Amino acid sequence: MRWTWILFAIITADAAPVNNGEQAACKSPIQRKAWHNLTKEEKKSYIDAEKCLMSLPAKLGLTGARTRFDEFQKIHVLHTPLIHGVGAFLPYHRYYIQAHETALRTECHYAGAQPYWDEARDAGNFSKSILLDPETGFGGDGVGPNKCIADGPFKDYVNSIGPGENITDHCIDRQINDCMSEGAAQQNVDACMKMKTFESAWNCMEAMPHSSGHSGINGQMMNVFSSPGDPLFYLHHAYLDRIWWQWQSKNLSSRLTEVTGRNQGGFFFPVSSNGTILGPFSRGDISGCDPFPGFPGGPGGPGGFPGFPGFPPPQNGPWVKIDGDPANITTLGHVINVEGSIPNVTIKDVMNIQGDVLCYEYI
Ligand SMILES: [Cu+2]
Repeated sequence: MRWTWILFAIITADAAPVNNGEQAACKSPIQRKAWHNLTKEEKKSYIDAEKCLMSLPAKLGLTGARTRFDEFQKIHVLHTPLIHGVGAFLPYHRYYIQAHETALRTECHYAGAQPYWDEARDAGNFSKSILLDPETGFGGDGVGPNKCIADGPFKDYVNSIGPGENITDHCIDRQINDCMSEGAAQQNVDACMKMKTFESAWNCMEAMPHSSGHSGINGQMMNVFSSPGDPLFYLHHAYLDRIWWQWQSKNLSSRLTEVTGRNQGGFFFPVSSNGTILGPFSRGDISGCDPFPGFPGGPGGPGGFPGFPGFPPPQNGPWVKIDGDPANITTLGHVINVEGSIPNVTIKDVMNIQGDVLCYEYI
């Protein structure tokens, strides 16, 4: 299976017209819309498609995954150490969201595009977000000792992947933290928009608003490995992808090719080992928030960061060799692997959301 995809990728790479600034292949981009702006019917069709993914049997042979939904979560788990705190963070997650959207459309008869969560609208108030509506959205906060979500369409889903790298049956859990969600404030997005280089913009975005989407929902969403076990993950990362695209769009002539950063050696969320927010990213009003209320153990406690041997990766090597990159620096040749869900591509292929590989727009 995987070889078929690799072969496919090689063939299409050879056959694809060279894009020297000519018209890209993308003629009719599909429209990724804010959840807040979807009709009731559009919301239902997205939720139904996600539930369909949860009902389809796994097919990629990834250990522990029972359903197609689990498989997407497992792909993230497998790649976590090389896709966070690194130059490929934004490109990898862009293509990963694409893989999920493709599965909804090709395997679950979903006619729409991946919606995004306009989190700035709900900053400081995630618990009241319409995304958490039990009828039209993703259900609300977790309850009880395990903080399982108690209503909405996903309350009975038994997830086999996570927490962290574990394979255990468990519910989708949340522990909404409105204080941490203040980091989603528009001012933090605006601050990233002002950044002049890819490296500064990516670091800004990964710190905030990225981390506030995770810590504002908390529970499964706060786990750097297994966070895609909460269906909100995909709307959160589509939102982040939109922010990157907005930043790119301010100067497309250079930002369609601008990527750099380390392949390894970063950290993932701006939270120190004792659970406090690290200095440079403490914008907004979250400096007084407790990121792990009820968990005095901090990031190592349940619902927080799992203890994982050998992670974060070494600061001084030896580095894992990434296909397409000559050293520990992220380049346009860097290969993005989503475990055969869709063909491997390079970062160059995903720099343009309306190019030869991707074809969507944010409205
Ligand atoms: Cu991630």
